[in-house]
Amino acid sequence: MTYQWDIMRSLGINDHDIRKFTDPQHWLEYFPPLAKEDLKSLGVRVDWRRSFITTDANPYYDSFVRWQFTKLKERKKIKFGKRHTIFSPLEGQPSMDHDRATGEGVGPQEYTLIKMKVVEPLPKSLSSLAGHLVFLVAATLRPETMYGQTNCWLHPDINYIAFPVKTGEVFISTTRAALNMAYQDFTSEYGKTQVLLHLKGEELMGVALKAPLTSYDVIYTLPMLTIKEDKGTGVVTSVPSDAPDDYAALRDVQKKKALRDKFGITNEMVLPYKPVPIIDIPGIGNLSAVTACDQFKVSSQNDKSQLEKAKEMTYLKGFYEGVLLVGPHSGKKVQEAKKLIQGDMVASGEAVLYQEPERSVTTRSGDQCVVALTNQWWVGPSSLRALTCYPCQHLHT
Ligand code: ANZ
Repeated sequence: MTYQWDIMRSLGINDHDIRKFTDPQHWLEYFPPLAKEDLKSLGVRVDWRRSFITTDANPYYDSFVRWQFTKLKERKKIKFGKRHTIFSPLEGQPSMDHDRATGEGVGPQEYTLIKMKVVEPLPKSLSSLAGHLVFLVAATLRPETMYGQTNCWLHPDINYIAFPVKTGEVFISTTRAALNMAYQDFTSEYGKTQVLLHLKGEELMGVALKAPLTSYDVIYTLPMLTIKEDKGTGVVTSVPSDAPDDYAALRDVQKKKALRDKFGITNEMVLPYKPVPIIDIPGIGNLSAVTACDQFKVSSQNDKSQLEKAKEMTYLKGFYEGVLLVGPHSGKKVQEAKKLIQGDMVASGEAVLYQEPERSVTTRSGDQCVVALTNQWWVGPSSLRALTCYPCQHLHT
């Protein structure tokens, strides 16, 4: 890891002088004369009488920027308000491209969190939460497939936490996802989660759940060994009709009694559950994941290369050509139904929207970034282009 201190040393500045840079004003005094000398030695012709500092260190320029923003705001060309931003909890500020050690160009990714309610009475591992509504929250990019849920996946070796959210409900997810939620106003104190319980996935196997939209009255948590700890909430909802990963993993648990026994999964939790036809893809049919796994002879959930091919075959075509077969939006294209169903579930309190960095972002000080809601200047009412010229004067997109 290269720290800012190392970078300053590599510029030939000694430890005593590096300390002075803790005062941001010092940067403005130290570097401009050096840059001017360099430019002169390159032979660049500049009228230096016109040079000036473009931060609030220069009150004239500062009032010019303020005047401009006030005018633009009055004319409703820009807005000020909360916006999802890549953010460093350690530094307590947004992390822009030039502040990052890894993850240049990475932005926020939105997921729908499906609230899968733990059926009461709560199982032994959750008994201390009695009296609370407890939810496993699954991150999905496919809210329109929730009609076909047959179970919920957890990784037996991943650590999860139970924490309260503002509504008084208790959510279960990985610590990383909970931190992202805390910076998105889910918890009562911004940026803070109160851990009620630490749980290993294996302690949560065979838990009965009520999930939105599915035709199965009760579904169960089952083990999946390919769940990634650093993506979504670590809780994954299973739609074996349309997700090849889910079909392969469900088949594994249904076929392998030893696997069920290892995690205390009974036959009733698995054997009655069949993929449900919910989306028709022209040329593939209404159980696209089953068809694709058969066609590419996917052998198990670990058969990575064949699963990739099965997903390639179903996902793109499913999005552009798939037609929903069930529910009030039946007959609509997947593309259109996706947002409508997401909106319905959010309105009814069965789902919430959640964001996280689309890939890992670390700052130069080594901090793992989250997505946070922070006050920002915006251009236009819904435009994604933010004007963060103040105070660093860069145009960020
Ligand atoms: C339901 C569903 C139905 C999904 C469907 C996919 C297809 P990409 O596109 O690769 O980002 N998922 C979520 N968190 C996960 C984790 N930690 N480890 C492994 N898989 C995870 O994948 C997004 C999808 O990957 C999510 O949408 C979720 O499964 C799964 F027909 O939810 B999906």
